[in-house]
Amino acid sequence: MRTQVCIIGGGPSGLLLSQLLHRAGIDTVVLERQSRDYVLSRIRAGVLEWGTVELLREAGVGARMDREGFVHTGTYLAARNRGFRIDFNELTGKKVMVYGQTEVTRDLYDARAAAEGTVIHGAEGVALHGLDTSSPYVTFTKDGTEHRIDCDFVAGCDGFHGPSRKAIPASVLREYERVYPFGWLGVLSETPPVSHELIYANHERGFALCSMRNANLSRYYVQCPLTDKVESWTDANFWDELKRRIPEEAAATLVTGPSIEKSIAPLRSFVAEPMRWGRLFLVGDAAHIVPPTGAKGLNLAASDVYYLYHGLVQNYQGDNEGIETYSQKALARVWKSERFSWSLTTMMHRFPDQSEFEQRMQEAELDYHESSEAAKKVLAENYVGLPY
Ligand code: RFL
Ligand code: PHB
Repeated sequence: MRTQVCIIGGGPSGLLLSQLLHRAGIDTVVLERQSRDYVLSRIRAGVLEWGTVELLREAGVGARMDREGFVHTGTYLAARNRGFRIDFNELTGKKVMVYGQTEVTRDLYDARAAAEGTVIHGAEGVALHGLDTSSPYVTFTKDGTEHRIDCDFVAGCDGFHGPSRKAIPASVLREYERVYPFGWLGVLSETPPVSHELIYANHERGFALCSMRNANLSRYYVQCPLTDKVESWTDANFWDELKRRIPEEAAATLVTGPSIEKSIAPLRSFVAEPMRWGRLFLVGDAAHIVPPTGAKGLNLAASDVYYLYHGLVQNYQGDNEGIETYSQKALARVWKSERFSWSLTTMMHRFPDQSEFEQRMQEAELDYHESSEAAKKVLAENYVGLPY
């Protein structure tokens, strides 16, 4: 088999890249290890920056998002039982869209299927070859048969654990990492959201977040020790813990119900450099991970796709500047989002070994955000998404 761009990974980055390239007349094959249902069962991000919204529209997959998504013009930060609002629209003239990653991915799968794009599920043993030559190829096994795809370029959209990043020689690759000493326990429930905007709460018992997917689907999180087992958290324990950590006014009106999904995610900051090696380009979680505080993971994947898509289109028109500068442009934005996610995580969570000094620093930072327009503006500018 031959294609122009072989895309490894059928998560949001791989599918979005494939869809955009298709619309520009560039042929792709997407190789995904899991089934479509499995990919769609992963409950992940919930907030889209406006740049992501516009890119999805450009890819021709914005219709349902525009109908069913919720535009948010602000968010609440809460501490010591009171909350204050960050008004994105007033501070930056921008807003965000609440529309889940599951729905984005579903829309992309539908669009690829409608265009008869090739997405191969159940691809096992994917391996990358000849990346530093002008004729790279990818091999894999499907239903016991070996396949080979020859291509011009390989896009590694295969998440943190995929084979693409590992195909870059250790002598070239640099990795930067911070692992946080806690996780997020997340619950999805068919209940109306407690607030019409998100609430990020700093509490002495640990961080909590109130988010949503739609008018009758809520997503809540509480910070928990990494040693906790999800099976040991009953729904009742979860709701009790959430109520303790959010402002009383919100706790009093919180509607609880059975969880339809419950999971613990570890928190990590990670960047791999460079994001290009020969004819391989790393995209999204394959190259970087952010802690979920600030909702940057999916949005960074989208900005990588934006740079690579434009670079590849230009390249097929005879100008290779875009692919030559891909790594540099993507990383400049990645590091700024890493900084924001790390600083919001640090400001909002309880660290196990937090000293009284660090405790006071955190309180002062929250107070500063409450009282200073300038501080609010910095947070808002980062939250709605820095320009591409
Ligand atoms: P994905 O979504 O991980 O997709 C990668 C795809 O590659 C496939 N794959 C392979 N395919 C073929 N061969 C192999 N050997 C393969 N190995 C892997 C995988 O099956 C998968 O389908 O990466 P992508 O596309 O870069 O998208 C990135 C986003 O998914 C990610 O940044 C966010 O979801 C991060 N994230 C969150 N971000 C937020 O903004 N808000 C959140 O609340 C939020 N929650 C989360 C998250 C990530 C999590 N992970 C990675 C464990 C919660 C979790 C649990
Ligand atoms: C979510 O809705 O899952 C969500 C929202 C905002 C975040 C993280 C997760 O910062």
